[in-house]
This record gives sequence, structure tokens and C-alpha cells, in this order.
Amino acid sequence: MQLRRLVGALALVLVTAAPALAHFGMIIPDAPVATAAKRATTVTLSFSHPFEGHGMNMERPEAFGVVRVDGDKTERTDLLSSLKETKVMGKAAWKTDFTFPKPGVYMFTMEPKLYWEPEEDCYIQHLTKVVVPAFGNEDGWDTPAGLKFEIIPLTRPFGNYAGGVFTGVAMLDGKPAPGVDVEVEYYNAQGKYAAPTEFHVTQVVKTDANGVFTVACPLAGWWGFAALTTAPEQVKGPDGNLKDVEIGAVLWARFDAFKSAK
Ligand SMILES: [Cu+2]
Repeated sequence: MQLRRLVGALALVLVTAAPALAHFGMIIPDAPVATAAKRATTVTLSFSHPFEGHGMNMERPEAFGVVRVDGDKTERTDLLSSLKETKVMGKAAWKTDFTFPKPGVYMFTMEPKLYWEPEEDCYIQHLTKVVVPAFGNEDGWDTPAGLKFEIIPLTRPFGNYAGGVFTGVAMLDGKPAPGVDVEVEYYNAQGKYAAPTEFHVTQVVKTDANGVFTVACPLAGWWGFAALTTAPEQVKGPDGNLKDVEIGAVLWARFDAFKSAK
């Protein structure tokens, strides 16, 4: 009995010693574009492994809201109190119903609480964003939403075809972040796809000297890009010692297949 428990524990150690599987802050609206026929959307927030469909419990975030861009004006609405509990991949997550009041480009942003990751002996915080155009407006899609660490798109982050590329710049405190890893994952929402090797679960590119990265998105659906760096300040961990905080700048963008004309 005890031996079996020991063998089980060892097997678990071997499994968790496999290459780190990437977690992603996620904000997924139920439609990528708001139209007169679809003015309302449900926006779902989670902290998950999007390709593998493995969820993690997420506490109520520190901040959640939407920035509406209209030309060179921005207007921010706090939506934190509108969040209701839900489940994503079987784990605690959050959602809200949002009705787009007027035309503009809407950027939903969340700042989660610090997530303690014992396997990496650090905290993780993914500052996450998704951009939804409403009623045909698209001006200002590259306006910063004001996150400390943020991917500013150089490719318009909506209305793209599967197979196209996405280019963005990772900005830390308003300055480009050169040489940082950007992890890329497809949201395998229906679990239709399997990875040929464990390395295919998460693609990795680095930002160049100007903080810019480019990735291809070969499948229709939502793609997540997570630029990762270590925050300048450490935070006290559960054992009382100071621990690193991995901060992520995450952007979700949707790519679509061509529709048939008939
Ligand atoms: Cu995880």
C-alpha cells in the first residue's frame, strides 16, 4: 500500500518534470466583433492552459474593465463588480455580460491577483487584453490600454484570416521590451487537435531589439500571445522568502477561415 503510494508520488514527479506547460491569462468574448445584430457579448476570464484544455482556479481579479477608443479619445469603464463566477475547463473562472453602447474599439483588460506557482517557485501575473470593434469602427486599435506590461498590436487584432501572421510589440512601462520570450498558443476549445510533440503545445518566439515579434496563426480560432518577463520587485512567498513575479503581457486575437460564397 505504502509502496504503491510512493510509486504514485514518483510518477507525479516525473510528469511534472516535463517541459513547463504554458499557462495563459484568457479573456474570450463569445463573438469577436459587435454588430447591430449582436450588440451583447459574454466575456469569459480565466487562467488556463488553452491548447491542452487544462484549467486552473482563478481568484476574482484585481482589476477588470474596458477601454473604449474613439479617435484620439479613450474612456475607461470599470467592470470588476459585474463579474460572476463561472467554470472554464472545470475550474473557477469569471464572466460578464456586456452590451456595447456605441461605436468604437473596445479593449477589455484584466489584472489578475498574483498566482503562486509552487513548481516554478514564483508568482505569476498575466496582464491580459482582447480588442473588440463595435459597429464597424476600427480606428485606434493600436492605442495602449494602459497596462504596465502590454502587447501593442502592429497587425490589426481583428478581422484576420487563419494562416496569416501577427506582429506586435511588447511594451514594459511604455518602453519596448527587447529579447523577451513570447509564448503562443491556440485555444483548442473543442479539443479537436493534438500536438505532434510536447514542444508543439506552446510556440515560442523572441522579441527583437525593438521589442517586436511576428508569429503565424495557421488555424481558425482564438490565438494567445504572452510576452513574459520578471517584474523588478520581488514579493514575499508562502515560505516567507522573497520570490520573483513573472509578469505576462497577454493579447488574444481571433483568426477566421474564408467563408464560402454560397
Ligand atoms: Cu498552469
